[in-house]
Amino acid sequence: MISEYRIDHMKSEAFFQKSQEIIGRISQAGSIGISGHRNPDGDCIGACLAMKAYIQDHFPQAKVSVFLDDISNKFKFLPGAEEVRFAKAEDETFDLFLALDCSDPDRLNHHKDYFMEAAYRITIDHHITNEGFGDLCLVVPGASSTCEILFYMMGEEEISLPCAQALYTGIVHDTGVFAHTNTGRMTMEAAGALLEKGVNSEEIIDRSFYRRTYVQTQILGRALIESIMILDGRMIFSKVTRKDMRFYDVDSSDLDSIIDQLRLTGNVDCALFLYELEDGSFKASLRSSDRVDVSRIARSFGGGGHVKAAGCTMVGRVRDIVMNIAQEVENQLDNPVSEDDD
Ligand SMILES: [Mn+2]
Repeated sequence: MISEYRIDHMKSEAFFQKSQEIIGRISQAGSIGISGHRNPDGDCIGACLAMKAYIQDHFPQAKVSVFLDDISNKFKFLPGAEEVRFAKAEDETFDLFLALDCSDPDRLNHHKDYFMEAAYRITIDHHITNEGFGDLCLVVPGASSTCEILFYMMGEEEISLPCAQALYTGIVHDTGVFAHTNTGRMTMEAAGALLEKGVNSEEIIDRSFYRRTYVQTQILGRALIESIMILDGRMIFSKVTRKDMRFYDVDSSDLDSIIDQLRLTGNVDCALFLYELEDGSFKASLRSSDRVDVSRIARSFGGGGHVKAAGCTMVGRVRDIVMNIAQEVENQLDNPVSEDDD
């Protein structure tokens, strides 16, 4: 059974009604705050900026602000990104506060109180774990992104170019540039309509998704060139030490793309990337094909994650860490679990 706040289809009457209700509330508010989850990603930032642009376009009498934690430089080119605020003024209050792409109130982090203390609270989200909060809540678990929901809520005709750019960015990020299985017909239809608005797809994808700094390119190259194939080519691993990180002047966030590049090698069933933490232990990131469940491996070493992407922290020499993990991978490859066993 679907509870009231959850809606399955964005072309349904229920979705239309809810959208009208939300827009009605926005039209009546004099002061509006918008926020999303902590460590905001492309969908969260895109949704907040798109909502602000939409409100400014259609309800210019409202005073509207977006509140987020620090946003990554790669999103700063988006219209309105420079006006994102961290804190409100002491005496500032909100007639309406919108929580976007946020699955529970605690994930609003620093901005939870702004939401809680607002006269009226609206939530729009696509996380299946969202149990519904606020005075008016719209959750569409089948949507690829919050930006996809906003596209259908706002309606194609009402979306300006700045709003379209933000929505497109959000959809691109939550779908991994339309590669993840959450990408559906409605996602593509929304993206197609946004392209017709004049969105520069190539620029958005390059700047916000693929572009690296020079040192990120260097450390990626170094990690790839030093990678080693083991288990007869069924597993690949590489590592970056503190010394390497000092040499290239990078921190752990500069290493994000390495594991996904390793994963794309040949026919490997498992990719492992290690980087050294300050105390000499290693953060292990794991990626796998359908044949290996890396969440089981990560859990057995005190970590966690998903079936095809997981991680844990390991202590010891690199050689021993790799051998311990490779042993688990080999066990799984040699003893495949049939689907019915789960
Ligand atoms: Mn999202």
